[in-house]
Amino acid sequence: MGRLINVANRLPFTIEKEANEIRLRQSSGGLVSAIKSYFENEHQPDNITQKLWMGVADFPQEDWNAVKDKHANLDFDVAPVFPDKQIYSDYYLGFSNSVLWPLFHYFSSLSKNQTSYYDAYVQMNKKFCDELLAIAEPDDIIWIHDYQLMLLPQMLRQQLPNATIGFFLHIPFPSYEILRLLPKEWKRSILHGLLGADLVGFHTHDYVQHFVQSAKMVLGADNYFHNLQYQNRLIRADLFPIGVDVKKFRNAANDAEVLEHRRGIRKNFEDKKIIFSVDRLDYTKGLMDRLNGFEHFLEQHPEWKEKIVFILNVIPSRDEIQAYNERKKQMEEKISTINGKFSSLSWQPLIYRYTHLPFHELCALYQAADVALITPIRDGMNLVAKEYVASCVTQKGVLILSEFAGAASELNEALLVNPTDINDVANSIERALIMPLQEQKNRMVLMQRRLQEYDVVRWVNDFLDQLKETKKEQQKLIVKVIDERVVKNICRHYAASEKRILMIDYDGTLVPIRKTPSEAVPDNNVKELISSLSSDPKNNITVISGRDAETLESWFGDLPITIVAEHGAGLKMKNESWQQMTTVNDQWKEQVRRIMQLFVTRCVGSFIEEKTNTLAWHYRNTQVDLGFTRSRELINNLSQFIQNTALQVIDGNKVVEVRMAGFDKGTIAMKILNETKADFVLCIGDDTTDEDMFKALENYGYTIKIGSKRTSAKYTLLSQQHVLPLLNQLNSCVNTKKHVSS
Ligand code: GDG
Repeated sequence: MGRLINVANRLPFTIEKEANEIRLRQSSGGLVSAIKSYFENEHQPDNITQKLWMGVADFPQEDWNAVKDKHANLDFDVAPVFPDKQIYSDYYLGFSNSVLWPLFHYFSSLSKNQTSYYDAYVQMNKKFCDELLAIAEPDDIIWIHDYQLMLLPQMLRQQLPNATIGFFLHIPFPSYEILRLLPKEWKRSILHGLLGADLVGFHTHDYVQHFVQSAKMVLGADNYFHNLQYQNRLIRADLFPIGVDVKKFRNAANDAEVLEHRRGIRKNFEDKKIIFSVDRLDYTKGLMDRLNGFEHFLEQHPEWKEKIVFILNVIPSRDEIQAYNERKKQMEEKISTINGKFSSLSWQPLIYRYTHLPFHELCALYQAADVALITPIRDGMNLVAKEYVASCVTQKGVLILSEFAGAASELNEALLVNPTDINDVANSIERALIMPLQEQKNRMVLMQRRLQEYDVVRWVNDFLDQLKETKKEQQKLIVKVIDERVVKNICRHYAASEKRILMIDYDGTLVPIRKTPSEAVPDNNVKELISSLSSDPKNNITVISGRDAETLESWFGDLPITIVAEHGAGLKMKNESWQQMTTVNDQWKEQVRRIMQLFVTRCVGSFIEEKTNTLAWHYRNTQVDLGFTRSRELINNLSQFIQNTALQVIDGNKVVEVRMAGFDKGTIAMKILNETKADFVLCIGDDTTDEDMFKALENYGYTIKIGSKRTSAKYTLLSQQHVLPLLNQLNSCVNTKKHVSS
């Protein structure tokens, strides 16, 4: 049970002043109606105690003071943010709409990288963060919306590590090639900011992929499909294609006011087919290209003169920004040119309106239109296309939709067009106008069914359910993290035991992972610790690694410890000499090396490491996606090659290894255990190859995995940096005891 706090740039209402009266008007935007419908639905969520909306007020504080007691008629409780005007302008018109908006819509040439804009963006996100911190309660679900607030999730996470934070991006997330155009610090902080959320939602699969790839490329985050690992947290990225309130648009078909309007429109254009579009005035909406396509249609199809009309509604938007107001002029000139060129005394092809339409009028137009021409150059989703489909209750009507709108991935029965290709647009208009009624119906039925299945209520539900699920997943991982209590227990057991085995993996466990294996040399701290631990006669310290025997011998050969090389192919028991656990057979190496060599050529940065019994292809230093893809291909190739041989292929941490089958860290761990008969066993590792020993030792001792990935180990340590302190703590608990008793 908790509150749902929606955080968006704008509040869901405005204040209207008329004569001496001042009142609130709830806005009708997509997000507002989504959340509103969710709560009006018959399956009301019973676990949400309050709906709160935080956003910037577009009115002065005094006006708010005058009306705030009247906000009972709103569907939300509100927490208005009153920013400094200049900062707000640089954040909203500047960074949000002159940097992020154009870039994320692939209009990179319009993106104005100005430092003062970025600074204001940071400040405004910080302001939101402070306001939220002032009201936040532990059970709140904080749902942050859109590109204006991408730093906010991480800012909040720093202060409220356990908070439930969801983020949804309403615009496209561009491909890495576009995102990388941003200055380094900006793109890092944006991705870092988003990864402060528990769940990051997008409209389409492509946007999710782009985001995951960017998080990997820029921040080095790890991923398993849509699950990201970043700074020891699990974050899920997924698609939630926003839906529309289908019922609302259906019901509008029986609304008296809408019906009257619809009749009026149809009467005005009795013998004509109506083409319709409505968009904000925005270069992303493709208005100029649409007009060019329409003009081309009129040129190519004079037979349609006087038989059609194109009602073009444009809503004023962001007109303080030059890139917007310049386009208005161009567009209006184009409209005049088309009307001037094709009109007759009794007909004009284009009816243009530059105004916000009341809802009933919008619905009447949706219902009256024979064709909706929705052709953005880029669009996160495009709700207009979905609203048109939902409004066609008679299933008559054709949607022409840009293939670059997010909605195209769900509405593929629409006539999909490339909005900049005037031939494609013109041909589609013609095709729509002559489409048989039955075909129109067939297409509409399928699209409507899909919209109904994933309407706006499902969208909210789905997002909030997934957010809950992600929290549960994180919890499962967190319960394994070793805490003080567990450490104390381990120490107590350690101190009381007579014979101990400590099996410690090397790379990523005793030392951090480095760019190349040769850089990961044990420093004095590691050597002193292993030396000190091994000086206790009760201890059998085992360094268990995939490294070759020679290297391990050169580092630890002088200490009384057990060393396992190449995952168990080589073994040196404490105070004994090296033994080979498998027959050395080099014949296979030549052919495997040849296959791996091919992959070195095909994947820059990868290299082969040769050990006595193993050949390893490392791809840690390659371009992440390419390295991973190539590793799958290599595994596939090698798996075919090793059929009917005594070899095995190991899929390690950024490494693919081939070695003789029949031994792994699990079998060797059991061998050591059987020979040592210990009453205390602890093993630590970070790699997938360590899972074999975690499984083998499951019932014999403490198994600890480094990192927060899924594991068979009983416990996890969040990072490699915690390993030495833990081992030191064990070491000192007996030393202290000795000290005290002496
Ligand atoms: C962003 C993303 C994504 C429009 N004109 C009037 C009017 N509208 C309503 C429509 C629709 C909404 O505004 C416009 O939504 P869009 O999706 O088309 O576009 P954006 O405003 O750019 O929204 C977009 C969306 O967020 C949701 O995630 O789909 O890609 O850019 O609901 O009906 N409503 C009224 N009169 C108008 O004149 N009453």
